[in-house]
Amino acid sequence: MSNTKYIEDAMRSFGLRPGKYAYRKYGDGHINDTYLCESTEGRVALQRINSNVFKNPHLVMENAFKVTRHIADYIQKSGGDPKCGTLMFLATTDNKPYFTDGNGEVWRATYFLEGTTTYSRAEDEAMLESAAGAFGRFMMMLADYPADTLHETIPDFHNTPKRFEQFVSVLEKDEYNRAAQAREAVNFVLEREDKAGFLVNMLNRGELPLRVTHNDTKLNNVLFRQDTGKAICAIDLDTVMPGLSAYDFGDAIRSGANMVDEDKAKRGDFSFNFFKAYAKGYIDNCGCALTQNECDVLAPSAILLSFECGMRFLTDYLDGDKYFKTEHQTHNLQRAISQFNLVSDMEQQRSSMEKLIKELVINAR
Ligand code: ADP
Ligand code: GN1
Ligand code: MG
Repeated sequence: MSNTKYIEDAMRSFGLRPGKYAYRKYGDGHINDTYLCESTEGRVALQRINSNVFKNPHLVMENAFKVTRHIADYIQKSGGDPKCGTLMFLATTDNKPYFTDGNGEVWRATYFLEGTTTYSRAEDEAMLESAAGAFGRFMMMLADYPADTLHETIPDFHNTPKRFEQFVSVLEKDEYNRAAQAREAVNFVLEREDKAGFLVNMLNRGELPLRVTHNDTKLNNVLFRQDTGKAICAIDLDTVMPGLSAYDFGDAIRSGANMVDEDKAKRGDFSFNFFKAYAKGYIDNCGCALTQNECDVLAPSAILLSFECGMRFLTDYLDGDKYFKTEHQTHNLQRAISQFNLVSDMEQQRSSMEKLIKELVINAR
């Protein structure tokens, strides 16, 4: 069957009649296939969930429905309009949370949030501060949600030592003969093995609380209003699961405080001012709920999560580009180098980053 047939079957399942609704590919995420379906009646974002990445898509959807309903209730109780403040999923015409096509692939649909846009790179400090507010509010709106009732959609997603083990195993096989070309990046990772475990170790010792976290807080997972430039909400909820506030903060810095587009550039370039803007927006919105230990690991988590993401890109490069969508042969290697450059920059500025976080926390309390 052709791709068109699968898309159109999925559209029909959500009551979006092909012909009446036009569709086109949309967005630039690395994982799912997103289509914007539009007619005079409205617009819907239709997505095929990447089954290579999400082995249990029905669990992803169960989490997504639970979390968005909780957030919608929260917004309603606070006098807001959920349609403008959160993703809302459509049920299929036979009232199911998702559609499975003839190929066994799972599709879901959300109302398109009108007048919004996403950015792959921060244009200024105000944009990042606003994005931080969206992720900080996200955590606060879910603070009373029982984290242990959510599924772990990708087990050990931010378990950096496990990611390191996977990296070493792929490196040792070097099935695609790419290690030689990536030697400098490979050494960068190997030299930092001892730094990989500090968050997981603190979690295991009970020193950091498990929360409902987003786990994929890159800038283009935030919708911004086109007219005001303000961030509305976090999207891409596939990895919402129990996690650490440090994961969300660190991952957002690795994406937001990069002066160059993570996906296009050869080298990253850390901006202390962007770091400051994100940290301020985050701490202003959820700092009061963070424990002292959580505050203390925010700055080092930015270094760790950048390292982890770079290591994942590099692992995928060595493994023949099976996970992240790529546009050319060295795309994942370039992405990895970009992250490692950020890591080097941040390693040098770590004490200033920690000092700034301390000041922001004191001011917020
Ligand atoms: P991926 O996992 O591939 O990153 P996302 O869920 O982030 O998929 O969606 C990809 C892009 O599609 C987003 O970056 C955003 O631009 C756009 N998008 C997805 N859902 C919506 C929506 N409901 N309203 C507006 N834009 C959306
Ligand atoms: C992926 O889905 P997307 O494009 O928002 C990835 C993140 C990485 C990011 C790097 C489920 O995010 O973990 O940090 O690419 N998502 C998944 O750009 O693996
Ligand atoms: Mg995304």
